[in-house]
Amino acid sequence: MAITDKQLEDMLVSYPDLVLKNRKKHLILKKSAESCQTIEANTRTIPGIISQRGCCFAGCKGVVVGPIKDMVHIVHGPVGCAYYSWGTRRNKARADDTTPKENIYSQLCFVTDMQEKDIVFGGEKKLAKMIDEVVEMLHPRAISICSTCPIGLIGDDINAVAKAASERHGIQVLAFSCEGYKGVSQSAGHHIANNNIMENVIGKGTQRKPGKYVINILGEYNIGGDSWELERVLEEIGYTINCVMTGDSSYVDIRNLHLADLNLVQCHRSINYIAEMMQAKYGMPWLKVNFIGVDATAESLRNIAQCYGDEALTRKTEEVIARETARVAPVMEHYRKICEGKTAFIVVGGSRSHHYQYLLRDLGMETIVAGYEFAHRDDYEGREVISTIKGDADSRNIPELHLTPDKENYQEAHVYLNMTLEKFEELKKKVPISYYEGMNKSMKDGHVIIDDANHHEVEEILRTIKPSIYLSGVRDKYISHKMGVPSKQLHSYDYTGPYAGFNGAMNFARDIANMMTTPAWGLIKAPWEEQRKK
Ligand code: CFM
Repeated sequence: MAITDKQLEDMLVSYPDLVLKNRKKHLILKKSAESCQTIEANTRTIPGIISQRGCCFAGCKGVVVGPIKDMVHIVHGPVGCAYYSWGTRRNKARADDTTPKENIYSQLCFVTDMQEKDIVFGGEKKLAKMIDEVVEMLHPRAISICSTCPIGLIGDDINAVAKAASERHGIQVLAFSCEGYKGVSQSAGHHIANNNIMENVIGKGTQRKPGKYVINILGEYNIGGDSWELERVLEEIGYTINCVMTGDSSYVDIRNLHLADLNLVQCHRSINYIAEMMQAKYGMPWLKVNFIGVDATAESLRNIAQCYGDEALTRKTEEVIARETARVAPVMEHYRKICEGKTAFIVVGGSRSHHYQYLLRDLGMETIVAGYEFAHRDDYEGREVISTIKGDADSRNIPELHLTPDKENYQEAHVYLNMTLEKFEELKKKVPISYYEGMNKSMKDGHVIIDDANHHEVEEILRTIKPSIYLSGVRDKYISHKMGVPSKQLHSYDYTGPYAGFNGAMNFARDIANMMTTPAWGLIKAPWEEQRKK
């Protein structure tokens, strides 16, 4: 199904001129005959427009820092910011060899509960007192402080509070100045979190885990148990998972992050900074992977094996892929019969809108409109455009760290993988090392790519393009439901999952097929429409 220029124009017809001029830059109708189709991304949302984006605090506390299970994460701000970022992302955690149950604080919510009085007189003392209470009650290995908007506005010095508390208690207290208004979306918060963790946590440990193939998975947050499914498969093949960052991760493991051979990057948007900085500081190579979809998972597993160039590992990889794909095939086939030929519209944050296209393809479904809430141009057009991205006042607000090789721990990338430089160069031609191709290349001509889609545009797309399903966010899902189009929330998976890896693909197929076959969507009629008939 191809969408036309006219259809897109009609969709935007009700905009005032200035808004139209702005929004046109965020929309592409894919035409591969045109040599370069650029998109505007990571710029401010037009004031007054109902965006699906989140804030900087969400990206720092909610996404990158919050899932670290053995740290206490204190929200410095009003209770609402803490309440609404508490547990809703479904990043799961459990006890393991290095982290006993009593050291896991993921299900608790910590907040300084700033009141009017504190806003007027300052909240530093309250924050310091809270840290003391937390240490006394729970003895965490480390603490984070994440600032919300009012903290930046009143000027509390959270760095000074963190430093003093750290000296008082002898544990690391990390201060994240991730006030909600910083940057244009949660993307700024990812960057702030990456910088602080890179500068102050990674590299502090000394324990390499045993094993021949020791890997990290970056940008995987264990939503609905995703990373547990990946661990099942990777460990069977023979890998040692040093750390999943930050899904079900521990502070202890992150300190040892540099003691692996290879960083796998699942979500490029949220974690590419750490992958790049680790390459600069430690020389560690990173590989882009995608574990969403049966074929995509198999391809990623093959690419990882190629990085080691080890025959036994390759053989075992093929054995596991053959067994797993044979096991899931009948289930996928069953649901494929229901889903085949259907179309999808996806808007998620910064990675999933691309990753899930592969899983939909496994089901015979085509993604006809896809967009990110807050990704950057490289997530659309590929890392090759990074040097051409112009910074603005908002992006320059977040510091770029320029790291130099670490004296003790730097090794050339090929040394990590135990191969010659020539072999490594060959490998780079075959697998995406230090490279992400972006989403646009996998979309077909006549399909739409949309950045920072707003409420109005979502409604128009549902009404005029009529996709069979909308894979959406928390807020926009209800627009879709009310319009009679089934909608699956792809951030937290609406209480189900996992959706990653082989078992995840089967869960997703079942859930999507269920939505396609339920008669509910045909029964939606507003009461006034019913009354009008009478
Ligand atoms: Fe990465 Fe994510 Fe995503 Fe993201 Fe997010 Fe998320 Fe997301 Mo919601 S880290 S960019 S900031 S894959 S919370 S687990 S689902 S918007 S597409």
